[in-house]
Amino acid sequence: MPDSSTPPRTIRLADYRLPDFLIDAVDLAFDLREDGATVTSRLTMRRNPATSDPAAPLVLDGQDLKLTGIALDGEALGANRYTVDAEHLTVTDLPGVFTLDITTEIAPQQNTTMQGLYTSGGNFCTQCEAEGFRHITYYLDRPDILARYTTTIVADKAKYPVLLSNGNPVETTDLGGGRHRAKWEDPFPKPSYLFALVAGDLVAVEDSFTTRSGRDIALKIFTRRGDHTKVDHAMRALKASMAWDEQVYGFEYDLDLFMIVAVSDFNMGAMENKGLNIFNTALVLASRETATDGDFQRVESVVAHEYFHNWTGNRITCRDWFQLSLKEGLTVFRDQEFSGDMNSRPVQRITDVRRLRAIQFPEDGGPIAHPIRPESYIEINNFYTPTVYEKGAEVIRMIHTLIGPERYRKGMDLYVARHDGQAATCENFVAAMEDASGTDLKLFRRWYSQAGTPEIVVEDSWDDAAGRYSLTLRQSTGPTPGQPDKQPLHIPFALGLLDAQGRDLPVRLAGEAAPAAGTRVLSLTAAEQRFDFDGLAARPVPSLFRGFSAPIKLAPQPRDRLAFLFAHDSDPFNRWEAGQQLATQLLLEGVAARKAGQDWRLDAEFVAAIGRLLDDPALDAAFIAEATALPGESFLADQMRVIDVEGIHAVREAARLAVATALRDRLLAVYRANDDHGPFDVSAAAVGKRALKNAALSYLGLLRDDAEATALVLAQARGAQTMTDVLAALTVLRDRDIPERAQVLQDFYDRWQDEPLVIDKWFALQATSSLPGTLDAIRALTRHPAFTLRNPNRARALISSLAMGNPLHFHAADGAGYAFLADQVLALNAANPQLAARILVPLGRWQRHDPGRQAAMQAQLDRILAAPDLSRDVYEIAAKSRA
Ligand code: 0A1
Ligand code: ZN
Repeated sequence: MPDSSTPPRTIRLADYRLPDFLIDAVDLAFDLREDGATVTSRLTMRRNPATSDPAAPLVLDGQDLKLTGIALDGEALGANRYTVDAEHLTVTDLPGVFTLDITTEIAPQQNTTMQGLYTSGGNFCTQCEAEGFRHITYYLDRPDILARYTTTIVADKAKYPVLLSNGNPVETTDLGGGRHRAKWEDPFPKPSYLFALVAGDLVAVEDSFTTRSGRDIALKIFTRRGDHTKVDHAMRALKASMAWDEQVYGFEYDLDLFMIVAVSDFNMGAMENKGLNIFNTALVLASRETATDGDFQRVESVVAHEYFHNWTGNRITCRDWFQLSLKEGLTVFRDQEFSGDMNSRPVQRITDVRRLRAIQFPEDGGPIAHPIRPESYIEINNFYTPTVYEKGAEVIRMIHTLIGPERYRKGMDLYVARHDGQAATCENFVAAMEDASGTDLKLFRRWYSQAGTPEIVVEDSWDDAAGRYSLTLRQSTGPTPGQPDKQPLHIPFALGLLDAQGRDLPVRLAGEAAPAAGTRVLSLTAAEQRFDFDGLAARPVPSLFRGFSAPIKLAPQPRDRLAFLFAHDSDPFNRWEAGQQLATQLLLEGVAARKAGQDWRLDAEFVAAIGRLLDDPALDAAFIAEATALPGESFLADQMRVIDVEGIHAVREAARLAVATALRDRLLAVYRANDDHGPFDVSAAAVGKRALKNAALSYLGLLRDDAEATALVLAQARGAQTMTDVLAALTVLRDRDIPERAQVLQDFYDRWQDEPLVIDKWFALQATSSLPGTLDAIRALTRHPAFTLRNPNRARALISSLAMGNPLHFHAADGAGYAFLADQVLALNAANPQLAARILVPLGRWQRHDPGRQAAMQAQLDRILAAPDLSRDVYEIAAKSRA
């Protein structure tokens, strides 16, 4: 615990109060030096007319600050008028309107937390969301305080030629003596979490965008020298995002300048500071040689995400941090739709659902489950979660599905008309959608307050005489911490009915006129509900929750139905899903058989179905790659009451080998047919070909005694021209104990040692190996000269890759994986609490492991909780995980 006696304070949504004071303008001046920085701040303030206490003191937030000056309306303030404690500066007896001048000294060079002002690679940068600004100066550091900012930066001209902040540059001055000054003005009132400053030796790649009303916007992407060759893709994505947001939402950019800065030390992906987005290098730099197709797609989506925040987050921000999903869920939904328009839409949906299931479902079923609008927190940084982001996006998507795209757009227009320039709530958003669409969303609002993944059971029946087909749906949500009893939710149920040839039939509710054939969106609103469908000549095959129309778990369906849908469903998502569900049933049967000491083989019919998909000319290559991959180990684990770590791994590998053996020649043909050596691009077609080729390779690579297959893998590992191909081959070698493995890995390291993002891949690759001895190898890698816990990307590459991407070794029965993770959490606790808390999360997922593993995981949580000087971040996750 932070203080040895008292547990840290819990902040509650129910305690929200309007601020007693408002800040109209902020004038900041930064003097940046090698030994620290001086920050002077002039706040133009007044009492909030909406609150009533005329005697309320002003309580400003501030941490790790040295206060060296304070003046009220230009006069130094007497010591009897203010007090300072570890987290606040309190000033009493203030008039209705006043200016406050505050000077603080801070130590950016010593700041390893990566919040507030810190240095990365010798440059200064900031991260203020959620509560970083209070590490820069005393302030009302809450998102409902919107102020106009002016920022002046003074620094050494040779070391920091580039000085940036939000808004527009208004002045640059050479001060002599090797120093210079820049002044920036942001005309849009903003909360402190959107403030940013960058000072460094950076190069810019420049471009421009003309908005639909004809304004020219200058676009600049800043990187360290050398990296500027890797920003073309980000720039293209930025321009595409700007155009898309105008077309789809009517949102035009509002400043004359939009800047992105790439920094290599960053806790998260990127940050939407007004006019000055700051990015983790991993999410902005991409080149054919150094980035995979997946990296290219992530860059595109994160560039879009941060750009889209300009309207959903910046123009309309959050009243308080409980409303985080107001901007994050909405903006993730927007970036997912953008990516769907830029790439293969079905594959985008598959990728997004895979991700939701991989990271959000376990969270929703574990000890830190919370609604997308949480009701309490200890440390807000712990609530930038898959639930707030990814489930939040599903909630917006459900509104979109229920009311349809036109009414959704009307709802967005109304939301902006009502709240532009304000700090709003999730309730404001839903109310706008409700009012604009005329759809009652009363019940739907429960998605905001109820945690947990609903489980749905569907039963069907057929009345031949009446030509009537009936579906009965039952929904239930299991208890989550603090929410023992759940209520039924309003769940959009997208349904298709297929005839025996796989053709879509009209989905006609009893008593209705026949609609056109195809998907129909129905509403499930009760715990149990029956739907009757008329006008059918024969019993149809139902395709349930098409496109994953709600973030639910559907109970296992009959195998013959899944096999039929896997072969025929016209909804590509559900076709993929049927294959995954079928494979899951088969594999789990294998796990049970193995446990009982029985023989098991992968169903030959299923293997044949994979074979038919492989070279189906009617299908898109990227889709085939997805549809022929077996569900991952973590997904399978999530379907078991007590997880069989080794069983899942062994059975899944045996099944993959069975596919590879049976389909060897077809896989080889698919590999060759998709091995394209034309000019490189990241078009959907080219990406799809590489994905399919490498899907084939990952099967072929399992054929240990097949010299031709092994030669193919080695040749690709050594000679491929794209990182996608090199990494696909290395991923095969990662799990193969052959003499060439070590040399190929060493060559890769030697070639890329000066490219940190590629070296991250090198660490991650080794951390995800299934070979025996992997944990020892990981421990040895912590002593590699290129390893450091201080760089979040590097730390995650080794540690989180093990904890989240290597269940076999993380969950080693002797508990060594858990002890290793706890060691790293404790090593990071003081230096970077945010990162420490994040990497700790997998240790809390002990509930469905066997008693031995449960005890081992709990012992490590106890060890963490017993450590002195635990940060709030780590305390909150460890304490909740242990409970
Ligand atoms: N708002 C950013 C995410 C972000 C959150 C917190 C950070 O530091 C603690 C940094 C970035 C986004 O959604 O992209
Ligand atoms: Zn965001």
